[in-house]
Amino acid sequence: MSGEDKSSILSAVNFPEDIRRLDLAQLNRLAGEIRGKIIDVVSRNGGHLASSLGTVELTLAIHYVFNTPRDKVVWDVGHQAYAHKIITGRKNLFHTLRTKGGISGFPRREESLYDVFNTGHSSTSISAAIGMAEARCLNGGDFKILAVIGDGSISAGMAFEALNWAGDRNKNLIIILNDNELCISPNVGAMSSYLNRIMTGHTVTRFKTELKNFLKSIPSIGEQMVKFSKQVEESLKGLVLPGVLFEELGFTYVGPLEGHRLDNLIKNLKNVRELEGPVLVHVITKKGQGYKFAEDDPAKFHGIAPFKIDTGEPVDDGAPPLSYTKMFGRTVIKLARDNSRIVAVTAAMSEGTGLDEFAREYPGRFYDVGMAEQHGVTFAAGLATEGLIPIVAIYSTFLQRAYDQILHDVCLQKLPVVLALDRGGFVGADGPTHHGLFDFSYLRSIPNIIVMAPKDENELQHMLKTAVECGGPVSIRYPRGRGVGVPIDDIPVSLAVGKGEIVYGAENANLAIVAIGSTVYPAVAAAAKLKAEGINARVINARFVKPLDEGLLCDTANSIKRIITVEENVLMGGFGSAVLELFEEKGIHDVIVKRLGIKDKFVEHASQKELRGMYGIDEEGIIAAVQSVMEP
Ligand SMILES: Cc1ncc(C[n+]2csc(CCOP(=O)(O)OP(=O)(O)O)c2C)c(N)n1
Repeated sequence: MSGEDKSSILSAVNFPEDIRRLDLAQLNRLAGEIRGKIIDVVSRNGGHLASSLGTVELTLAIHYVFNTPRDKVVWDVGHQAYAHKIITGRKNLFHTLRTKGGISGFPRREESLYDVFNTGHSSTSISAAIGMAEARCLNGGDFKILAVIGDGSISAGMAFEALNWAGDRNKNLIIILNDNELCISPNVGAMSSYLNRIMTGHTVTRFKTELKNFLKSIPSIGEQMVKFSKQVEESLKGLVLPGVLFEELGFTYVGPLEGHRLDNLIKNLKNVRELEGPVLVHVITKKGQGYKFAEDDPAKFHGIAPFKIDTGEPVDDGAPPLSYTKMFGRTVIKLARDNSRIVAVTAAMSEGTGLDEFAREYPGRFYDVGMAEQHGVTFAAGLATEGLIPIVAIYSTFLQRAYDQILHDVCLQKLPVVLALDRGGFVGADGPTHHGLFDFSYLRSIPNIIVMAPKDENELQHMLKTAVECGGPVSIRYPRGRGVGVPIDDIPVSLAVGKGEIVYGAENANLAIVAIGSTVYPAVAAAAKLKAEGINARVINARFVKPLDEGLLCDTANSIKRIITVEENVLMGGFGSAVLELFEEKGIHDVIVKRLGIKDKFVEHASQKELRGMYGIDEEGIIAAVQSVMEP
């Protein structure tokens, strides 16, 4: 980037071979400079700050000791890999992080040889790494393979499955467990408690030494007792040796290591490099290390919008309109007040989903299951069998993990589980791993489920009320970010299931725009503009992807004959497809239908506004589509 201080160590570092020439003092200085760069860029572009600050020394030590890119490093989630990006040829592009056309916030094979596996969703690194290790056996090769995974991400089912398997295969594989005791909020679960006991295990080791010295000091029988205690040590292993769980699974356990001491990390990783078989290196780091505001409030700085470096406060001061997330959180509290059967479930995202306020108000009715979407959904199904109404708040993209659980455990049994899908549609800078563009398609094909999407934050509260009262599986998806800014009704009311509404247009309309969710307001704005051109468009807010308002849609098709559907979802199997299927089923063939949505491709990162424009589902895109349909 221009303006780089030429006297800095970083100015001479572009690739890992550059850092391998540095001495310890220089490496420590480099760590500070990299932190400065990360803070600077994230303060302008937003991003995953706290996790990336926590892994700077670990990243340097890995690239220092291992022969990357020949040796391969898989970063789990990949949100902690900013330092990795900076020292693997992307320093001069780092200012473009997460912006349209710029580098991604996650590892991308398309971006660099040093990114060996694309990530974004958690807990995949061990599976991917053991896959590479098995391939190395078949293909031949003697390179090292590392998976770097956090204590939150290792708590997911997939990571357990991979540990279970990798421990047994006995291939050379190094797992680095980056333990900062935090997921986004404090980590949960028995694994987390276990890791915590290891961290405080120094006390146990000290106790063992002290006990041995004490026994030795007892005249005549002391030495005998020490011998005896050695014999029983094997059986005491579980109590006194750190990492025995991993040892029992087949891994050589190394640690716990202080993750911000480069000398310590480098020395130990050099030893680890020489070990055979699966190894687990337990590294203790601090989330947000080196930036006070992030250290003090790592949850806030986990994924952060642009902020002022000197105060840690957002550039955008969070003024109204209310976000969908906030509206959701408030409504759940409101509904729970009147209905003691309502409980709430999150998979490690209490702040992100807006359930944090509910957790404070109703701690006994709130469950954070950790990064375990599959477990979360089936757990909710279990709650529902006992008469509770679980509201499961999971981002659209992460709910993809729990597809079979929704189908098999919730919908097949018609259980009253409410799925609240935040971040439906484009999420912006997090890109293809995080856009919630598939849920209409993956949900509407499952029998028994009601699928809805509100046009604004006020309708969201009414949909939630509808959902908790409908007595079966139901999903509501809503966008990332602020609401439309509409007035909020005091009391949420139940909507008629499967009924849409006409929100714009007169009787004599010559075209209908049938929109759902975030596309309703742009459709109304488009229709208002089109009026000046003599095009009378009716706009329907469909509200429900399933069941569709068959009466309204068929009447519209029969009387107006030109229909445009708009959705912030992939076209395949989405809302527009549902409308087409309806017309086919009802024998309505003399209608022109144009579907607007996302064509069959993964969508890159850019702002939500840019993406809505690029994919033609904003006001201008809708106007253009209407004009093309109206052309004689
Ligand atoms: C399947 C899935 N669920 C949820 C998330 C959202 N998420 C991203 S990072 C993160 C916490 C990760 O914790 P940990 O692995 O301990 O890493 P840390 O950020 O603490 O370094 C969560 C919940 C995700 N990326 N993937």
